[in-house]
Amino acid sequence: RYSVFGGGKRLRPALVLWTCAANKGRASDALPAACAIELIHTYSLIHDDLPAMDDDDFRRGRPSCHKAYDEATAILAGDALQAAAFEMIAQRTPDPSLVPALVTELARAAGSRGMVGGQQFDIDTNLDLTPERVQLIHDLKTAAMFTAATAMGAIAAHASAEEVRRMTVYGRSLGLAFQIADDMLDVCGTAEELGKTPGKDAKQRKATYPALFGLEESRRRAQRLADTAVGALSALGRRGDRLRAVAEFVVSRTH
Ligand code: GRG
Repeated sequence: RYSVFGGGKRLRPALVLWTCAANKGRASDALPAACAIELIHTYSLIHDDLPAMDDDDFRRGRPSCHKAYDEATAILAGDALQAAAFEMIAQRTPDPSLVPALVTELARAAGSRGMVGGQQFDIDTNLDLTPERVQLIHDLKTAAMFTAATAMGAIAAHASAEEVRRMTVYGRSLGLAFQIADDMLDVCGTAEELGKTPGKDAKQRKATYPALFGLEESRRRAQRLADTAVGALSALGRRGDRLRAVAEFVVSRTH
């Protein structure tokens, strides 16, 4: 409860709900999947802050879970949140026929071919900083979860396979843009704005866009990705407006 209710932008659950609405679904159909992805995200932040990972004492403007409690509690809190996410989808999804597809999307994005795999590459990466490797890490660590959010929203709305595909193009491009912006904020942001310690990527020689391309080129690439994301919404007309606004937020955000 300390970590889940400790703030955060709630961007991934918002994407689930707004993608569902944009595809003519009801928010209530997507709500369990929206909560589930935030639980997985929060677990990843708790574990990422541990000394064996990114080692950060602050998260969302407060002491990290292992600082407020202890390391064992933080490991177990993350483990429990991961299980709770899948229980949430399985038990609460109004249309049970959608549960296998929703669980598959989230499990794939969170696992070794998604977020966890990306985290492993990120930890291993300081030796080999190439554009391909940075893109792979961003794809797995961050964009996979954005893609799951937008795919789950479309699935909850009973969207067609083609509509789900378009939403995954939006989600992936948005997720990559989001991570480039995150890398830039680590260079330019303050602890107050970010709610965590800035400047750590350079210190830890992390694979980031600013390290590879500099800030200006990173900004251009983030904007191009946001444009690609918006391009994938063209069939939605005005129903896509909130998702377009998210794309704008992602490249202009300060936190
Ligand atoms: C430890 C299994 C495991 C995975 C860690 C997601 C992740 C992988 C690590 C978190 C650190 C990080 C830089 C992740 C990339 C995604 C990202 C920028 C997360 C922060 O997301 P925000 O800004 O956070 O949406 P809030 O607090 O607003 O929810």
